Amino acid sequence: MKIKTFRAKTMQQALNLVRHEMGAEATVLHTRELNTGLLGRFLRGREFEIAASVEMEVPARLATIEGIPTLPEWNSAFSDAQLDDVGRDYHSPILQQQSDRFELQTLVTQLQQRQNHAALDQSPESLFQAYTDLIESDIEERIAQELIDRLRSQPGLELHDRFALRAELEHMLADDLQVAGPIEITPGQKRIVALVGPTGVGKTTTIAKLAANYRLRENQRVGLITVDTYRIAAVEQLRTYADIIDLPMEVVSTPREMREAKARLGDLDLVLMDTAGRSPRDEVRIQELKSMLAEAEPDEVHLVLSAVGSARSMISTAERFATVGTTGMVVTKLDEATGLGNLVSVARSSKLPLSYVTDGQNVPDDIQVAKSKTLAQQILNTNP
Ligand SMILES: Nc1nc2c(ncn2[C@@H]2O[C@H](COP(=O)(O)OP(=O)(O)O)[C@@H](O)[C@H]2O)c(=O)[nH]1
Ligand SMILES: [Mg+2]
Repeated sequence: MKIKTFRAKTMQQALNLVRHEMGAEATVLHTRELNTGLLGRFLRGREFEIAASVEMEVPARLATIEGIPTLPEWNSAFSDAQLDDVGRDYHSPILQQQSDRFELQTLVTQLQQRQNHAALDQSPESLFQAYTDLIESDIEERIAQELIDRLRSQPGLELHDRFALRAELEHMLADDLQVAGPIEITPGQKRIVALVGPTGVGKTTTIAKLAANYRLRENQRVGLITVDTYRIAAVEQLRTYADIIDLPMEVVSTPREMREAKARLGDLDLVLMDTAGRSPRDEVRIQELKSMLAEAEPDEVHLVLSAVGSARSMISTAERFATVGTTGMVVTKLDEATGLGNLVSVARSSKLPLSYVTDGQNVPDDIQVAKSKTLAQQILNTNP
């Protein structure tokens, strides 16, 4: 059986080649996009491949689909197309091409839905640039695509205006990044705030920053509780801060001790609770944390995540810790992250508002109340 492979810059061009070479009766056996990686696309551009034959008789699978959307105008320069004979047997036919226009369009429509990047081919350069900027900021591809689609369908938006696109993207990202504001304290009404999260993300350091700010700058009565008794060093780390800032500190390892510690810290304005890092995969430890928090009855539970983590790991960590009743999110190590687009993924999926961000090891300076607009600018790298 004679099979030919056709390659072109767009699927439509490749299909035009099939039609031109093999006629309307040709059967499309197989399609794929080459250069699917970002790098390949940059170096060689997009490239689509179709294997087709005129000798194959198979029932047309797509021919019965109704309500096909009209195709956009594709430009069909043949210049980059290549033809090559492969002359090999092919055993998994997809559809038979019966009438030239109807079926070719159906196929292209299907492929278009699968290849949701295809539309970018016809976009202004500025829109494509915006897309690659988003990818470089570590925004997940599906989210970048969605944002670009929203830009494209925005009435009145000048798609050639790079700055207008940026401003609009900033708005959209800011909407995704909901914030909680700082911990609100009413003097005399003890507020208990626990920090939870994986080991090493910066819980203890963040507690020290918060404690120092509320105690030294806002002159509130602050106390600390640590339930991180698995490692002596962890207790010592917090005690050192407690001594420097001059704060009462309680070390707790059972729910009963928690009750007693709470009573001893009864007349404070703010109690910050440090917890042991838990691997989000360690269900037993997560349950322990849950029962400890049930006893502590915190007003707020902030999940601490490092901005250095991947979107996927941040999302799954947030899912695991949701069972302990997280109410907000602190993102640390902004200074070490290469891109902050992963925050959009975790904010969307966890629905947790951001309370604070931290950007360095210095206690108490390297902490800020999270602001949607500033974070959006940081993601887009437009923050001065
Ligand atoms: N670069 C950077 N390092 C941080 C930040 N926050 C914490 N760290 C460092 O991360 C390490 C682990 O912090 P620690 O508070 O002990 O984490 P924990 O295990 O979650 O309590 C320490 O070396 C901190 O100095 C931050 O915002 N930026
Ligand atoms: Mg710690």
